[in-house]
Amino acid sequence: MAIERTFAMIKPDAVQNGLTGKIIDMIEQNGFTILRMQKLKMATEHAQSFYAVHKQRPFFGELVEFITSGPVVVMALEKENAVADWRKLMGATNPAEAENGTVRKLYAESIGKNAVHGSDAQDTARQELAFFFYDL
Ligand code: 3AN
Repeated sequence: MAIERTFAMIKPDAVQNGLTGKIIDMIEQNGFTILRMQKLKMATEHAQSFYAVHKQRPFFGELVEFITSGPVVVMALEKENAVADWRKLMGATNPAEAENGTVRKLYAESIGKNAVHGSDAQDTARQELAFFFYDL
């Protein structure tokens, strides 16, 4: 399998709840190399642009408001099959449907406040990495 890079974010609910270290530990224990990492607070325009694919969805306003409500931790991860493997470790979008041992099963509060984000394909990973890390 090819070495890939993917984009990961620890969302405001998890940062606020003091789960940053636990989630980073899960990422490292599952074989990912953290290439870049930064804690920051997204501006509204930045968040609207990041989530532009969801513009027409009924929860878009709620999503932007939530993601800008506090600091997030953004990361570039690298490993074989990184995109799919990070999605698998995250668990289903709705924590009620997430498998045991996944980040969302352990730490997500709801479908909106669901602790983490991960790119859903290699092309979105490239876009999302470039959005936050100018040299990737
Ligand atoms: P994922 O984050 O698993 O890729 P998407 O792409 O379907 O899920 O949704 C993007 C983000 O939008 C989710 N992480 C979640 O925070 C939010 N979201 C998705 N569905 C809902 C919903 N029904 N109500 C509120 N927020 C939602």
